[in-house]
Amino acid sequence: MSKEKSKQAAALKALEWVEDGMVLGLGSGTTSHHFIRGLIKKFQQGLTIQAIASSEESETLAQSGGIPLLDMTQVSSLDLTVDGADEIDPQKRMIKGAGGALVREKILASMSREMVVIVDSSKLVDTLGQAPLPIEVIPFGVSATIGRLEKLSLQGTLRGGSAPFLTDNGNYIYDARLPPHLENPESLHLQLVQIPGVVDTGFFFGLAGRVVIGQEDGTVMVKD
Ligand code: A5P
Repeated sequence: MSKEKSKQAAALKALEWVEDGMVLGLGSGTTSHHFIRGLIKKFQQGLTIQAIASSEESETLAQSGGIPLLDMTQVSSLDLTVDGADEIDPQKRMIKGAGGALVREKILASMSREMVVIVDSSKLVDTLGQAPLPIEVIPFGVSATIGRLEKLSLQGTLRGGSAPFLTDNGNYIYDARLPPHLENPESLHLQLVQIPGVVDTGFFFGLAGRVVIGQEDGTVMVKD
């Protein structure tokens, strides 16, 4: 069974936890899109839900299926957010943002009663940092900001290079390579968010609730 099928299996499991009347946070990326497509089917069969999307792409997908989307300025809490991850370690610490939606994803996760994480088994790591850490930075003064990141020994690349990738917030993403045995990601995160120009990092700590891991044979494992 392909990786896509594993992602779909994880997404379908999370759908079982969606209840009538819920206000949902919708994640971004291919696994979340499996979830949104499943949600559209359930909505069209009569499930009553409302949602907020973490990216314009996910919003477009949800809208295409008629899912009622709320105005973010009027919502302060969510029942459930379902989202993917780029890496997740045994303590459920994550790196997210390969799709560039990390800031909105973190806002939705942090205002939810629970964030359900849906992944295929390739996302499980012992130590965070196998993938680059996306850091959202404001375009104004970006060279100085990158200089400061490099002074912390975080070499990396501005996503998109000379035609920088723009997030839905109008910012850039710096993809930083992390040291091979990163022992204290929490302390690195705190250092990074103190740099003027850094909006947030793709580290997600203390946010993951249940983690659904789609297996290649189509079954799922749920970590409570
Ligand atoms: C989007 O910004 C990311 O945080 C995604 O949640 C993450 O990249 C997972 O994406 P896939 O489900 O496509 O692997």
